[in-house]
Amino acid sequence: MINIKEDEHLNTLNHSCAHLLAQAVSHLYPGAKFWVGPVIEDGFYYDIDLGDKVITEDDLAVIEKEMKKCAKSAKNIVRHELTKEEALERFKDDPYKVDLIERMDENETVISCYTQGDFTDLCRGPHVENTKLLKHFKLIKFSGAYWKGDANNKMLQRIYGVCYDTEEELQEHLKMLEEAKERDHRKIGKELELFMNHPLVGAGMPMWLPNGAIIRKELENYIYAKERALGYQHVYSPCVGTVNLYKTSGHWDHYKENMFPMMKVDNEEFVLRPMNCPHHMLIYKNKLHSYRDLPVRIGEFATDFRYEASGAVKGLERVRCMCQNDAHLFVRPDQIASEFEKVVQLILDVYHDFGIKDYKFRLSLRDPADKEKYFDDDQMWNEAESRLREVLNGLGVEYFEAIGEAAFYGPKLDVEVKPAVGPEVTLSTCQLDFLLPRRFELNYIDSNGEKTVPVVLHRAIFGTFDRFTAFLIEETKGNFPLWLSPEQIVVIPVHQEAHLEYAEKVADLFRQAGFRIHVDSRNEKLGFRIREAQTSHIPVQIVVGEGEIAANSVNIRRYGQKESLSLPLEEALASLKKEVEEKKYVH
Ligand code: TSB
Ligand code: ZN
Repeated sequence: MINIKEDEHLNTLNHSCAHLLAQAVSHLYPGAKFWVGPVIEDGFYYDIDLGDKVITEDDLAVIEKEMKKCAKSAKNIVRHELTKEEALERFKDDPYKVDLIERMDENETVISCYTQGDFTDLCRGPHVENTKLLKHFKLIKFSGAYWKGDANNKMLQRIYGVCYDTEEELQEHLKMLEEAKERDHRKIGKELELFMNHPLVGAGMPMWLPNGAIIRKELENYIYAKERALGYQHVYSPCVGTVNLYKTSGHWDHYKENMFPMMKVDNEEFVLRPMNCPHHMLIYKNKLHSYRDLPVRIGEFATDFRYEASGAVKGLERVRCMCQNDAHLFVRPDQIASEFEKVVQLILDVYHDFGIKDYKFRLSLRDPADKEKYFDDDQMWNEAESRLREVLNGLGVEYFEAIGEAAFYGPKLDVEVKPAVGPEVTLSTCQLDFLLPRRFELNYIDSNGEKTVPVVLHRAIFGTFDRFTAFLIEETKGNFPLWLSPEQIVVIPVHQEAHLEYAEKVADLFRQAGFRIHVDSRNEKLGFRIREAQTSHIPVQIVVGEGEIAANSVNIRRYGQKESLSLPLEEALASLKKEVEEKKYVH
């Protein structure tokens, strides 16, 4: 996708197109009032007050037609400059523009307007010279948008569009949008009954339906086994904590705007937790530790709550209630590098298992000049940063450095993954922390019998199960590998009655072996049942008829493939079992 915002020429083109949209709307809806029409990453939008009118799909086509007409009228787009007083007089009947003018910077002595034929808009510009230069555009979608993003204000109509230099570029962009729509995990999630939202539960609070819950459980089992093998110990802890817990950790001072507000119970003040580190610090502290016990690796599939703006929440990808695949590793300073290396290796291992190839490691370091932003201990920072670099270089992974992006408490590594469509998302993270163990007064007894403060590594491999599942849905378009599929196999008897007994026998055998399987004996034609199985994303279809009964075999067809394969029953079972055990990632 071309990032319009980064391309100055496209930026101007799209901005001018936003004015063209406004001009067309002013013709079709006299009395329409215009708020703002900015350029965004992939096009532009305009927020418009249309009174009680709510835009529909049909309206978009009509507006677009009017835009073409306005463009063809080949009007020059002319800039005028006004003083603030003149501007206030010029727009005195338009409360939206008056609001904009009044809020302009004191230093902004000149206010500019742009006129094209019968339409004038307040604007800094720049614009293309003539409306005839706007040829290859399309209105994409519409939505309601509260004025200034505040739910107490009036709902305006937001119309989105995009403009390019050439028809080919426009068509390419539209094709990409179509593809994105098809892959959108919210659409597939609904079709496959993976998750749902309900306004009574709240925005950004998805509920995992039985099919989605199977995927999540499989992911949990998968990562749990990996972490156990690496010496992690898993715990359960409550998803609330007292305000004092978060005052001790520092989140109350530094992270409050991302947290749900405090609630009072009896005389205690609680918050829903946004992170699990404080709980894990206390779990570590529950016991005395010797240098020989370290690293202590405390893992949890832990529910967290974060305040995300209502406009930012998105399906499972960005939620307000999430489950992290979290762990805190308590290590001695001499173990930082080796433990960090193991985390990076685990990330690489998991990405390999899921066929994730398009990712970037971002090493976030402090800005040494910014003493305010970072925990002050030069030696600690220098040493930690060079250790992390050494590990990454040693592993031969490609990474880029982001100066000034480190957390207050230490450097970190984030992994940005490029999904099949749309912008990059951060999945995995590994953060070094020198501060939290001090705030919680953690220690271990070192080899000299002295109390020493451990270092903590915060890490999440999937990130959250929510975001990772959103990613998987879009990667696979809902065609999950066998081990993850909510329904793995459907058995279709050629004849519903004559072959039902054998079909049930086959299904039982697979079910006993742990497969999620059902028999489709509905009174429908064979072709129909096979077609339906193909479109419902079930990875394996088994057809059984006279031949199979006689030979104690099955006829297997994989999702999306034309050819089928006849196999003895036991052989089919063994081969599919192996595929699940290996958690083979084919989809
Ligand atoms: C790794 N304390 C650390 C933890 O120990 C922590 O919370 N790190 S985090 O803030 O970076 O979050 C971990 C991961 O959660 C992120 O890498 C990201 O993949 C995921 N995540 C963050 N916010 C959201 C959200 N709103 N919705 C879904 N996933 C999210
Ligand atoms: Zn943490």
